[in-house]
Amino acid sequence: MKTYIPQIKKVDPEMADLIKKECKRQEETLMMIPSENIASEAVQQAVGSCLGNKYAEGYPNKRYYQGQEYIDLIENLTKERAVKAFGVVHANVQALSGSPANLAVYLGVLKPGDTILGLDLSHGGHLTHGSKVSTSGIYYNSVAYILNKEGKMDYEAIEKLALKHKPQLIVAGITAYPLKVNWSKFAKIADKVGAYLMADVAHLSGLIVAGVYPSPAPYAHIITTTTHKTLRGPRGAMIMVTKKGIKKNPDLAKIIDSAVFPRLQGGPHINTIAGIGIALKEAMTTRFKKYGEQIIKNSQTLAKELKNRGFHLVAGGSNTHLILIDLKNKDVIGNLAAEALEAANIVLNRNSVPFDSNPPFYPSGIRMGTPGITSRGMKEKEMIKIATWISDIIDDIVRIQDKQELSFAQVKKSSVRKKIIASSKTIKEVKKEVLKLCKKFPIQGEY
Ligand code: DSN
Repeated sequence: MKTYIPQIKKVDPEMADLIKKECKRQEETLMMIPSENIASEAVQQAVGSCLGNKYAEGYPNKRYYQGQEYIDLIENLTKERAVKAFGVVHANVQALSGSPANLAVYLGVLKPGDTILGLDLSHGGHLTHGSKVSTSGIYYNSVAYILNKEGKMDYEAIEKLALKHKPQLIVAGITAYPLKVNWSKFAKIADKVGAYLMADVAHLSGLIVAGVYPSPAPYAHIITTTTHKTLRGPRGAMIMVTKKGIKKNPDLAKIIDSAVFPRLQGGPHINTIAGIGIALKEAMTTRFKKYGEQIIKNSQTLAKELKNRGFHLVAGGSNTHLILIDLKNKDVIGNLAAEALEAANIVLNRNSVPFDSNPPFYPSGIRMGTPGITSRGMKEKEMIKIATWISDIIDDIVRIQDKQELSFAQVKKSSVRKKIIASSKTIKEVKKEVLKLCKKFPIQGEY
C-alpha cells in the first residue's frame, strides 16, 4: 500500500509515523465494516492534490471568486459522470458527506415541522432518517417504520404509517439491512400520499453502478449517496434528481442546489469532487461490474457458512454486501464479539439488531460486509476461511465467558472483556492466519 508521505516525514515525523501505522493496520487487518472500502491510488492522489487550495463558492459559471477556469471543468465533468452512471437528470456533487447531503434535501423540499417517514435506526436506518437525536428528528416531525419479526421490510405496515401520518417525504435507505430494497413498492406508497421519495443509497451506490443492485432512479424523486463506500471514491456525497423528481417539481434541481449552497454550506471541496469524478469513471467499467458481482458472491458465501455454523442471520441471510448477525442465541454481546475479532485482526462493528433488548452501546449484534476484502481480491475460498475463524473465535470467547459465569453487568466492563480476550488461544492462532491471508492479498492501488 502506498502511503504518499515522504514530505510529511520531513515536515512532521510525528504525524507521518501515525499515518504509516494506520496504513500498516489497514494492510494487516480484514476490513469488514460494510461502509468502509479502499479508494484507488488515482482517487487518493486527487484528494491530496492542489485542488484543495481553491475556494469555489457557487456553481460552474456562477462563482463568487476568480480563478475558476479549470475548477468549473472539473465539477462539470464529475456531474456529467454522475448523471450517466446513475441515469438521473441532475447531480449535485458538493455535499460534504452523507449527513449534510440528507439534511440539504430536507432543507430544500421541507418546512420545519413537516413529516419524514424513515427506517428506525435500530432496525437498520440511519441517524439522518429521522432519529430523534439528529436534526432530522429535531426540526422535522419524524415517524419511524420498522422491520417485521423476520427482519424484513414490511411494505404493508409502511403504507399504513404513510396513510396515517401523511409524510411530505419518505426515506428508503439502509445502513444495516442485508436484503434488497423494493424501490417500486416504496414509490407506490410515496405516490399514494403525494410524498417525495428519497432513496439513500450510500451503502449501495457502487453495487447500483455495477448493475448488481436495482437502481432506484425510475422510482425515487431524489437519490442521495456517500461516495466512499461500495463506490470506492473519496469521503464525499452526491444528491441526484431523477426524471420522476423533475416531473413532480420542475424546480427540484435548483431547489437542491440552493439548499446545498448557500443555505447549508460554503465552499465545496474541489479535491473531493475530482476524486468522485475519478471513482465514477472507474465504476463505469467491466472490471468494476465484476467487482460488484464478487462483493455479493462473497457476502452470500460468508452468510451461508456462518449459518451452517449456527449463527442467526437477520432476515435469514444476505443478497447484498452486508450481513447482520443476531448473537442472542450465542449469549454474547456485540462488544465482546467485535473486540475479540479485532484482536485477531478481523475488523467489523457491533450493531443493534431489530427488536434488540440491549441498549445501543451494548447491542446484541455484529455487522459485517465484503466490499473491503473484495477490493483486495479475496473470493469465495477466502470467505469460507473467514467464516470459520469468526465462528471459532466467538465460540471460544463464549466458552471462556460461560466457564467464568460472567453476568451481563460484568461483561459490560471493558477490563473484563480484555481479560477474556487475552486468555483466548484461538484468537492468537487465528491472528497468525489472518496476517498470512492479508500478505497474500495486499492492498493494491487499483480499483
Ligand atoms: N456510518 C455509516 C455506516 O457505517 O453505515 C453510515 O453513515
